[in-house]
Amino acid sequence: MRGKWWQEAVIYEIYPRSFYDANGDGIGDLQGIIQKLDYLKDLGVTAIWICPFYRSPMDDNGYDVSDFYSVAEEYGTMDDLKALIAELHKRDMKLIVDLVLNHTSDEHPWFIESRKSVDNPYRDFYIWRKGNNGQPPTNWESFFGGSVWEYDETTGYYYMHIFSKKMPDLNWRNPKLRQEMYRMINWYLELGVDGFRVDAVAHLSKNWEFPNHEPIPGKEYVACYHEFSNRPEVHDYIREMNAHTMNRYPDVVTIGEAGGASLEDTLKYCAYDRNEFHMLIQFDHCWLDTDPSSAPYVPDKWTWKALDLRDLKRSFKKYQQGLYGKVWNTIYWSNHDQPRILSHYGTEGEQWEVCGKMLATVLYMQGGTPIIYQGEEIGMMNVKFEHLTDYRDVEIFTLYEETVGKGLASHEEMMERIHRRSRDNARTPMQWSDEPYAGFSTSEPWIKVNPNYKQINVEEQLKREDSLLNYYKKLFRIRQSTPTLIYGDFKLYLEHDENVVLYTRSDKEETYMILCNFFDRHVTVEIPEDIEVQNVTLILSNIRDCALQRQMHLLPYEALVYRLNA
Ligand code: TEU
Ligand code: CA
Repeated sequence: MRGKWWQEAVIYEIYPRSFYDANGDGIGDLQGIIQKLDYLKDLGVTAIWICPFYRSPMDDNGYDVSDFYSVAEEYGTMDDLKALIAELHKRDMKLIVDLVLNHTSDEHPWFIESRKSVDNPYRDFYIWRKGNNGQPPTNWESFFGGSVWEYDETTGYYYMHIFSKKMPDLNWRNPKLRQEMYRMINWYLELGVDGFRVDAVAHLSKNWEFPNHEPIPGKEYVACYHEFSNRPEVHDYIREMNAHTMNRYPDVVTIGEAGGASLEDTLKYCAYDRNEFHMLIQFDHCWLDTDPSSAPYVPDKWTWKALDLRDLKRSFKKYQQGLYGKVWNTIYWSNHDQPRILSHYGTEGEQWEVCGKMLATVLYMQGGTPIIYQGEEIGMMNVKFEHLTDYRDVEIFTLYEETVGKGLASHEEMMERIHRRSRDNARTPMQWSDEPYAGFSTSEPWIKVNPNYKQINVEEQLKREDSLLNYYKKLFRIRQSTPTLIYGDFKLYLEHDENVVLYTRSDKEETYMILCNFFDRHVTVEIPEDIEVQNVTLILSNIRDCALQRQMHLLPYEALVYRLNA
């Protein structure tokens, strides 16, 4: 398959709360996005995905929806959303909205009804179970830590929530619920959106046998995500949904977010002949540096060890080769749920900018549609707030309660985990300039600005020719004008090398070679014999012009892209 707009797109993810505040109340908004569209266009972005803007008590910053049909007051109005669509389309850009199907807020009218009585018409919109001898129905752990069950006094039942307790899970076995969701999706399709990023879609189906799991010493609940992830019925739901909604809109793109999806799952969700999603956001490459055994009392992502580059290359290869010709891929480093990529797999040190360019090159020369996250293009980094009270993410507070609160870890230990891994690292305000509040707002923002905004900001990088921002622009320009880089196949070399990433992209016409030194050290590499080193052209580099030779001496974080046989 070729030539679909989304295959040739550069998608930019916006976390509306933290992007740009147009009315000076300290919270980003839809008008703020409109004001920055020319900036995005200039960067080479062709579509934006905005995280939820729906009415919400904001327990999880909008992923807890209380009314799907209105815009949260702090973000604007439905007219602002229509204006955003019009302004995007005027610039030949597209809008992808976030579709939250797995849960609602506990303040959604359906849930308010549902909890009233066991025979309420909305009771079966959610998942209610009786307790187990004074204990929750199962000992399953929620993604945010703690139990997936919350006791509700009104009827004496527990409801299920795989995220926060203010986000009850919907019961997708109920056809009435499904019909309500299709109605909502069709409403947005008619409004003129160009696509959906389907939140947490892997979790729509649960194991209704509700088995308990063997307890882990020192822990109250067991992380058994397979009980509610990527189960077979999810695919039936997606196909039925498409039949009632998207199928009538052949140009609308759907991108599923499927945590824990394997390569086989990805093929099921997205194979060209299966009519489910066009692309998948999977997590295989995101958490290759965890060490769960070092702290069994926290979910895996809160632990760490040094990254072994060979694991990352294996993951690249698995998806690049495994999906080629069968599924269109997405390529991304970060999003609003991940630590900042420079802090995670790169460096915050002196070489941050060269490293940022290398990270961009390693990834965005691969096949699939790039999804870049706001601030990545200027090298925004993790933040280390000193006080717990400076944090905002509900996940942090549940985690803290389940660890420090239960005497399993010290305050200092958990602060370090939060500094390295929390989602708020990605949610500090976008750094537009060195003015107060980084030019994000004229008043105190809802979450503090990263203190490094004086050095790292858009205004400074727009002015400086060799900035990371200008490198991203150049990279996207090259990618967008080179079909081989969009559609070509991927071949990984030097799989066992611990320092460099070397791959080619080719089709009948051309071959490109990408060579990156991933770390802060000098390395020497032998280019494999089947790559011709004569007659090549350097098309992109992050440090210097450097001719291709059989033996290459690379500088720390050096990145080079050549067109071969040119
Ligand atoms: O995240 C979902 C998510 O990360 C899990 O579904 C994932 O499968 C799990 O962590 C396994 O790694 C989305 C949003 O991106 C996030 O911001 C929300 O908090 C969450 O859904 C709930 O809506
Ligand atoms: Ca605002």
